[in-house]
Amino acid sequence: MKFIKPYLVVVTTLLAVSCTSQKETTSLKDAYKNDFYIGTALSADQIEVKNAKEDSLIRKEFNAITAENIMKSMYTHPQKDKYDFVMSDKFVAYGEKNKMFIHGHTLIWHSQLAPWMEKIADSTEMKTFMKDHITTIVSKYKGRINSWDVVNEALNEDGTLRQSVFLKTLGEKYLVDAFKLAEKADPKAELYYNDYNIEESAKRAGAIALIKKIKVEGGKVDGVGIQGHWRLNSPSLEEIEKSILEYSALGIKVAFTELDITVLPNPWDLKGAEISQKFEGSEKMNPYPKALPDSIQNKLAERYESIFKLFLKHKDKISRVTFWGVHDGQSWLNDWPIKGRTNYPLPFDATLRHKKAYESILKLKKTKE
Ligand code: 9MR
Repeated sequence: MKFIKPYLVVVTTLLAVSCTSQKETTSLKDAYKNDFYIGTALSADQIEVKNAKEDSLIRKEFNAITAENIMKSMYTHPQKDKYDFVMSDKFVAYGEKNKMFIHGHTLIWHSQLAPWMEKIADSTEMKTFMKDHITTIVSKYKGRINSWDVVNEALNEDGTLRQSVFLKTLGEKYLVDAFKLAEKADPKAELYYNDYNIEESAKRAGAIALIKKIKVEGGKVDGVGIQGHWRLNSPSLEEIEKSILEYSALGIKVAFTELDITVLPNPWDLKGAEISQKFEGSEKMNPYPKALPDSIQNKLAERYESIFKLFLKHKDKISRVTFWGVHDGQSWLNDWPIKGRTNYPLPFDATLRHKKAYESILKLKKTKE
């Protein structure tokens, strides 16, 4: 008897230590490592590791990265004959150092264009621009950037093509041209069409038609990026599931590329991510300036749980799920569609503490295994 007690104490202590350390090492990327990449979008400061606490959170939780802004054309190609790769070099080096999947965002997008690009008015000039832009950027990171958003947000809500500077100068052909140029520059990189609201039926039909057309015309499309700027009550899980099934039936991968869930009131029931839509603020429109009430925190956790449950059901079709930002404090949703609000769309709060939503996402894996 005398010997049993100290023995028990040792065993209990060992068990307690191992449980705590297991808890501490659990992370989104580890929990989902056999399912799909868990990604995040990095700001310039995060790429430059300005905050050590944020950096260790990023490295612990995520195994895929997208640059939230610094790889957009206004930054990488500010003048016709001038590229600026200072920040994108740092971004790629960060991903390589941390053995992360590196996604390039984005090559052809009507928004955040350099002013000189907006002035391109004829087809010859636009053709030259596209060839130079795509070839230079994709070749520079050949074999280092794993996948690209080749074309971003080319569709209107009704599924027709957006009247962008690319469509106006080149017609629909710009779409297949962009994919062909990207494939030529890096045949092994995975090429995506990326857009918001393409889980909604009209726009989804437009995206499916667009992807089919590019493929028929000889472009290589490896996947579709459903951005996933969603709300607590919409889109429905049925629409999301339908989208996963219909896109993967095209023989392509499905990625959720910019996931976040707004919890704030929405003027005019706005959906998606059309950044030109902006509204005036008021107290009514910014109901939680200090903290998120438990009732909404719980709703957010339930919403994330049901979404990830669906993602797990279709993990064979899903390549990556990327959150649009590391923590709430950084989210673009604090300034859209109304500037200066306090939103809570991500699994980590502005002080970098994980929220109930984080636990609900992790729980799905714990109960399964
Ligand atoms: O999160 C980005 C924000 O910081 C920028 O101000 C904004 C301007 O274009 O772009 C945001 O990211 C967008 C992404 O690049 C494309 N899909 C919609 C995203 C949210 O607007």
